[in-house]
Amino acid sequence: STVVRREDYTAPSHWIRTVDLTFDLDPAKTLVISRMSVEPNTERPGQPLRLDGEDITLTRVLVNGESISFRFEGQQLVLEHLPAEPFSLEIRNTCAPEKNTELSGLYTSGGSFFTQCEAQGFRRITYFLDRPDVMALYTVTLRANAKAYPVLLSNGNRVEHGTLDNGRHFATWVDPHPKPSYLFALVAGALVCREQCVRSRSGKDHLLQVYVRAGDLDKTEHAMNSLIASVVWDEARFGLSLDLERFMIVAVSDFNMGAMENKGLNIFNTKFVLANPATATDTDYANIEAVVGHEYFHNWTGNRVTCRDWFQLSLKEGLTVYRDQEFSQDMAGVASARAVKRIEDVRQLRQMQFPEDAGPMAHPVRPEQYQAIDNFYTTTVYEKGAEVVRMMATLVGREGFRRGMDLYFARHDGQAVTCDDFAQAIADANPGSDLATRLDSFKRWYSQAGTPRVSASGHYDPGAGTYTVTLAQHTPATPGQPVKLPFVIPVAMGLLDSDGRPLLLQLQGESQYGGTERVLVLEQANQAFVFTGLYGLTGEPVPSLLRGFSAPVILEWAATERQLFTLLHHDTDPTNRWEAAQRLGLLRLMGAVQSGRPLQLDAAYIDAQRAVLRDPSLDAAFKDLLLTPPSEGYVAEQLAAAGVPVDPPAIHAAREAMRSQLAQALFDDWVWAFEAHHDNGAYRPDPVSTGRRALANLALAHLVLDAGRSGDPVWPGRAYQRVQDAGNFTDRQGALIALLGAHHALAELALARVHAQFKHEALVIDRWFALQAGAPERDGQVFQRIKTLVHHPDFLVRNPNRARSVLTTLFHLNPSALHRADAAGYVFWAEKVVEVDAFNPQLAARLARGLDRWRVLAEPYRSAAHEALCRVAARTELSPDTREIVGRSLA
Ligand code: B3K
Ligand code: ZN
Repeated sequence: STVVRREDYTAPSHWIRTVDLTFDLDPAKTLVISRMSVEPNTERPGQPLRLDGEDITLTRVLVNGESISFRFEGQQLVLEHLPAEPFSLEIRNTCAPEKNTELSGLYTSGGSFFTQCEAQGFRRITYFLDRPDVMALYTVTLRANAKAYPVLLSNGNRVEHGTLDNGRHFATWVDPHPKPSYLFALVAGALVCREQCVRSRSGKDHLLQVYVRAGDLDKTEHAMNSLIASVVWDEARFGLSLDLERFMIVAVSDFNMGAMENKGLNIFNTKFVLANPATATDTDYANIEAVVGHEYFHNWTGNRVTCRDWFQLSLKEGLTVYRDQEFSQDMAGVASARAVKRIEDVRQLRQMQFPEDAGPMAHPVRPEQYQAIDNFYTTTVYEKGAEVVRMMATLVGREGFRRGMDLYFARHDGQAVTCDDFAQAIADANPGSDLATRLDSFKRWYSQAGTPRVSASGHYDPGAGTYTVTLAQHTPATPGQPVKLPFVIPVAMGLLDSDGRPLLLQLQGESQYGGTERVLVLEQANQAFVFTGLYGLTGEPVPSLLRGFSAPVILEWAATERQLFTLLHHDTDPTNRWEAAQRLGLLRLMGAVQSGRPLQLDAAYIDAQRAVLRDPSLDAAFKDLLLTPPSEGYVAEQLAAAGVPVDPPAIHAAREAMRSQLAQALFDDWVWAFEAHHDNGAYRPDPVSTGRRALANLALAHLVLDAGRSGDPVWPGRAYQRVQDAGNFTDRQGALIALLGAHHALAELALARVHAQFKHEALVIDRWFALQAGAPERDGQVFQRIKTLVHHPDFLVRNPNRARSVLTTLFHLNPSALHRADAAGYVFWAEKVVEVDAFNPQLAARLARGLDRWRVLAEPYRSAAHEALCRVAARTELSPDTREIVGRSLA
């Protein structure tokens, strides 16, 4: 397949100013008529017009009303000898929505029509200049059977509707804003909606609607509340108002990703819309708020200002993730709840993005090349992109960032622009700032892949009263980028005295003491920062580095156990308290794995865990984070970074040993924690209640686990009871996880009950599959269960949520079940990747990434995984998407 390169960008040969689309919707054969007004691009005169198309059938082409000759180059429709003046172009074609299993373009799901056009789905609907820098005004008429498709939706405002012959009806929609084709959407089907009017600060009224299938209306309140909150937040925080009279969200159960920000007509995976306490977990509630916010915020960052080309994807995605993270933090409210959200984001970044940046798919936030653009909707473009925006905000300050955003919109509203344009606006609005004065080197965050390693050391000179922090950076080579230049790295930090009290800071050169935190800007390979005036201390200061995780780097700091305990118990920065807890756990897990000896927890560690659990000054949600050991995947990456071959079952054994020793040693404390935090009041998804449930369920998991050792049936019995009568799904799932995590016999009964009770709730059945596929492995039983699960009558491999509930869970989240000495996990991986690739390449390519870190594995895993990859790569009929993934993995 062909490689597309960023450096090859050229402006389009023509502009399409208006599009008038008519659809005669029929699942088997839909007729599309597209009437466009086209203008030659005066900067590129005389060019033919090459229109993108894919899997559609052309029936007619008219230029200024006359038929003309045309030819195909591959799937592109090429029109030559076109007028040098603006002209009208009419195209008729058909497509087959019910045969569209790729879920890109126009497809059917549950008897309704939906579209997904980003990145290149519009060309599967009609021939077009399907690229984001071609922006047009759309008028859309939908015609369909009135009974089967009573609701007809598209972008913008409905200007006309009525009945037609033969039981058909129509609706015409006009979108007043020019947009690229990837933001086009239509929906037709039997849907109902919850709606609400809101008045914005500017005094304008807007109609908000959430469309779902008839039985799901009772699950739309949270999505609507999240939408209203998003509208309010964007006005308050960024001065950005809703620019539409009508804003719609539609839920669809067959969807390749989370949601899509089509102008005025967001289309969502049901998973990120539907929630009620009986069927959704606290995590679902939080995700819905975040995703509704994310798609809504795209209306400005993505839609009003869009991307010039797909290499600029992070322009809209990194910025919009940053905005949804800030939104969720503001919604969480108090400082401790904000910190919990930040830690969750950091944990996610390190668990998902760092491995990507260290593996064969490593690419810059602004990639240089791709084969299938859908493979580049990655955690690097999204989450690392958000960290890049966050660093800019750190370097120019909160007010400065707002000024920069204002300037960005003042300059670029209505345009398709680049990451450079964004960075330039933030810098220009803040002349003289730490960003503006080093903008060129800062922008290496866009062009260089890989996670920088920052090594830190401290030296205290009691006589001189100085503490010197030396920071050095080094970024390992990534595919295609052997040598890296230094990054600009903001390192937020403080110093604690040996009792853990914060010290007032004065950097050499500053005229006076001020505050307890500084942001050091590391921009060279090696730099020293000297703090002065530190006389009369009883011991060495303890540095608290990279507070709030101020940059997406790996901090290499050889902290002593004592320093880590001081930070865990006393640091004022919650991120670094959590980080100290992670490091303490990591040291023990890595020690056990590397020595090959069974893990044996020491009293100091156990006492520290107990102190955290019992600390009355900490929130339950924060305790839950501190008491959850690093994931197996994270441990694996740390070992890989240290050059140790990764043995997933050995890591699993160590982590399981840690869990069971903590279960036994803190038994009384877990009993206390469960009793003190589980409550039966009305369900509310706020941070305090969510945290209490999380801690109670963590306690329950340990109590049931310890029953496996003691044989005491009380806690398994209570867990089973909770599966039966929990007042919300979070607690029901928590009890089920406890039973599954302990391999208790009652788990089977509990699973059967949940299935019987929720068999008509698709999203619960997704969870039901995922819980089983994600259970901690023991003696190969979980893998065997997974092989049975894919033959369960409810396992629908063509539904992405259902497929992911088993396959993504195994390939990406359950290393100990996947990596087996007999290679059966890899054989299964190859089989499923090939099976899914035949009907949904985007989904298959995601699954394929489950083995892309094969090189770090220990034998026999490494060779066996390699063989599986080779087997898939050897197939001739692979999609470009999956071929790119296995190709890069093997390169
Ligand atoms: N922009 C979409 C993602 C589209 C993915 C296409 N393969 C959702 C989002 O990021 O908001
Ligand atoms: Zn997005």
